[in-house]
Amino acid sequence: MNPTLLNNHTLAQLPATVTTPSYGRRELSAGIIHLGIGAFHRAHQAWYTEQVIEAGARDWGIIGASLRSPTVRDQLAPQDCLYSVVEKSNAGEKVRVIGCVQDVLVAPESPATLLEAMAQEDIRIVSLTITEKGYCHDPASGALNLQHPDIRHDLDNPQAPKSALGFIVYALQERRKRDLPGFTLLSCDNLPNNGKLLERVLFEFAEQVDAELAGWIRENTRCPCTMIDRIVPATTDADRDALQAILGVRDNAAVMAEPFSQWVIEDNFLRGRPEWDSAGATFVEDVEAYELLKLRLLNGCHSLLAYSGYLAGFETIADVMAEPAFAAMANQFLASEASAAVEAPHGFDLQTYRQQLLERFSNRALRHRTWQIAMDGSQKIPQRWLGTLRHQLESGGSIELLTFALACWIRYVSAVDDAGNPIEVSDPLAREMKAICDAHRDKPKELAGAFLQFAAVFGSDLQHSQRLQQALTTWLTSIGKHGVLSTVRMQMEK
Ligand code: CS2
Repeated sequence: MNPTLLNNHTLAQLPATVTTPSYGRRELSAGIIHLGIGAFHRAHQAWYTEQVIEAGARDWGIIGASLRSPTVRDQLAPQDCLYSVVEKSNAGEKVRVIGCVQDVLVAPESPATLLEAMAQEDIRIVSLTITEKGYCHDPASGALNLQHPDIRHDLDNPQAPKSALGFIVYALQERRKRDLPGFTLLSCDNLPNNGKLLERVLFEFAEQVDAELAGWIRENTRCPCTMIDRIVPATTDADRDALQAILGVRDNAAVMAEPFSQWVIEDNFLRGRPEWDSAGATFVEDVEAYELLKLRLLNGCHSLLAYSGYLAGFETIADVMAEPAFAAMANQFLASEASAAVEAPHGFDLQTYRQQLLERFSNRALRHRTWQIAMDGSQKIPQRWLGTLRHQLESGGSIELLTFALACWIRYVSAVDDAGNPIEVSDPLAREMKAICDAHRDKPKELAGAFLQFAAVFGSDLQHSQRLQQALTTWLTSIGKHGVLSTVRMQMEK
């Protein structure tokens, strides 16, 4: 027999330790459409919005949209769109049921339904978590990739787009036709200047459609930048089973998160915004310093631990951190290279932040898989490592761990681990990168040189640095000879 599900009816029977919506869900009206309603949005922006609604705002309900698969809708729809956020730490669990998601649309099933929803007057914010690759840009330059298959498709199919950009531009075109105002576009992806990047690719797309429309969009939208932070590993069946034992009902849409959460938002909205600050978010004039800190320290170190840890045979980030040599490496990376090119915002204590990161990575309750973080490296590495690397090359600073990180990534995308097992590399450029590795197998110097010429990631400048190529060659040689685990141990014992 199927277990009883979490839904509007079973909400009342949950144990008292679980926080549930105390407002009437029927009183809610939608003010936000969120594109990419994956686990991250549900554990972050929706969690903040829920608290604002609890405090009285009733007109900021969320309509979620999945741009690819029906999975999230299939999980949420039978549950009246209710789901739990489970905060996990070494000290235990805290569960909150979120009620602010009102509906989930699956774009490929009916693009017209999503376009129509986005054309409704009450929608004042369209927010996005579509991952780095969802912006269809060239990661090294930030320009829209007009050759991207989804972009080409969308320029030919205005009634049935596939990409987030297509939906946004054609929905705005419809709003203009109906004489309605535009909306704010809130990028919540891990990209530097995410709002500006979104604005750029959006205008470049709109220019292709119609120059006048592009002008209208410029006047009638805002794209604030944001820094978002919360570690949210993919939910597993074991997580759902454990939660069922707490709730007494099944929640197939639950999301797991660490207790920590941060959201810094540029206060630049077109038609109002929820008071997310009352739930702990920070509105500022300029987000850039926060973004750089987070991307270069947290995400930079995360990717370093993910590639090196995966190759050394560790399943989760906490497992990697339990190995003293890797914990020492993370500490050194954060304290030296990752911090070299960032400036802490006024009143921000960098020392405490770094300490906190090491503790967050060591959270054993989370089980954040190294494989998950290793995904899409070609889209992540420019902002996580290469800005810092360029700075270090220019200033003559250390590049030791940055080049070690790059060597691990190259090894990872060669698709064979240290034990000779195949790696399932998930990356839009996986094929191109594997071809480079295959062409220079067992030739570290040539491999380093060829990789640095891979312009989509490295641009055209880094291939000219002899120092970089040499350091990369040394690491690739050591990893090839000793494996990652021994290489890290030897390095940290030095
Ligand atoms: C991670 C991030 O998967 C990844 O690449 O580094 O998702 C990370 O967990 C979040 O940015 C934390 O805010």
